[in-house]
Amino acid sequence: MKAVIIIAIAFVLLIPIPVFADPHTIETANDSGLTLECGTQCYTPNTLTVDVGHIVTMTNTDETGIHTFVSGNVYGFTAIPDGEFDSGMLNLGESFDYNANTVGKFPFYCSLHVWMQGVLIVQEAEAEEETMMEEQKDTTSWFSWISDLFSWIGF
Ligand SMILES: [Cu+2]
Repeated sequence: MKAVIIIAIAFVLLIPIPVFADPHTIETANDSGLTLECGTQCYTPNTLTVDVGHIVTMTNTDETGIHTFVSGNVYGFTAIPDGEFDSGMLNLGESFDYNANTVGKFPFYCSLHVWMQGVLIVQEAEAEEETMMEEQKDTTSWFSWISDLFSWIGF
């Protein structure tokens, strides 16, 4: 029994730790091909921002339909692809990897269900660092606000 537990623990330790930090995935909502009700959530997330050079995995997770991810614009019910990416037909569980090597804002849609629309934003790598620094600054000012408050109360 002891040996079994030790082996079990050894196996757990051998399992590589998956990287959850930055998956860059876009999925399709359930029933998104059957009804327009998914609205701005037909693709989840509806808007994704990544650094240039990263890979975006676009996956059909909708059990009820075949979908595509095509970059371009939809005017009414007329879709006009811009040629940046086109996943082709994706069955349930199939995915398409897009190498985001072009900086820009890429609206995309499903060519079979044009109400399914999302936006992929590809930004310069420095932009993300700037955003992080901004967030850090915000946190710093929040801390100083709290400490100001405490000193005002008399702590
Ligand atoms: Cu679709």
